[in-house]
Amino acid sequence: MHYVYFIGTAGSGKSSLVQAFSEWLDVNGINSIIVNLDPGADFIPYEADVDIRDWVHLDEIMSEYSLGPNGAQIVASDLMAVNAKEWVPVIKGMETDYCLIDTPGQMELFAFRQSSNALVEELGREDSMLVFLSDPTLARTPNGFVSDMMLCGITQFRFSLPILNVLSKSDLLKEEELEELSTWSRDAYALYNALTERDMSSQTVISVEFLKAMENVGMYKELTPVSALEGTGMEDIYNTVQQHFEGGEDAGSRPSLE
Ligand SMILES: Nc1nc2c(ncn2[C@@H]2O[C@H](COP(=O)(O)OP(=O)(O)OP(=O)(O)O)[C@@H](O)[C@H]2O)c(=O)[nH]1
Ligand SMILES: [Mg+2]
Repeated sequence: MHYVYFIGTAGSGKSSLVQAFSEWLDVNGINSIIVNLDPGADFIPYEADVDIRDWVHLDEIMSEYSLGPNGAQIVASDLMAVNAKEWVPVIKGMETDYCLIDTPGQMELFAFRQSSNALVEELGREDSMLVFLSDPTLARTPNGFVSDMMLCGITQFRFSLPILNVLSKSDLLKEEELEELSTWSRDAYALYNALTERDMSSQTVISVEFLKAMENVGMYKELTPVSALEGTGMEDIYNTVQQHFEGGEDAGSRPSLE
């Protein structure tokens, strides 16, 4: 089984993308399951095959430990790792090709806590990859784009796993905006020009240095535009995931990629 973790800032579209990608896999005859790892989710737009809320209850943690919702989320993420021996076998017992994992709304809970790495180890590091969702509301300005690229880079750094950077909700962008962001993601000079042509504030100077650092360490990545709403970009995600795990060999019974 291959594990694909969907990670991104709050409201970046993780749950919607998991739902849309799972539907696309289904239509194309590829087996997958969905795991909800967000103990604080009020609503999820899919039927989870495994739901962490069956093991970890935010309300109970809040009352038991006298915590507010944020403190409870931290305890919850550690309890998820502590209880892993109970729920990980449930996932591993399922016969499927792909396991799509929806991660907590606040990405720092997943990306910055050691317990998440323990979970990745438990499920199988060599069978795992990450999909990082960039939110267009952050990424549409040059400085925002650099900040977002760094969030993706830090996530990759924390997990040390292959990562695909997708531009979520791309339907919200005008065609020229989408084209501009795609160019920035392919061409560091285009981003450099966009950063410096508007102003040379201290923020811009720092952005340029961050940009250089990201380029130097090989974390400057092409963005793949996707839209869960319109169902676009799903094949691109699949091709990258497929390429990573199988080296191009098709794992599913899907007749053809259109
Ligand atoms: N236009 C548009 N809106 C989207 C898309 N994907 C998600 N949304 C909207 O963005 C909001 C957040 O979507 P979610 O899928 O809940 O995002 P999330 O990252 O799982 O959110 P949290 O788990 O709360 O952090 C919802 O109002 C969705 O309807 C998309 O592709 N296009
Ligand atoms: Mg969600």
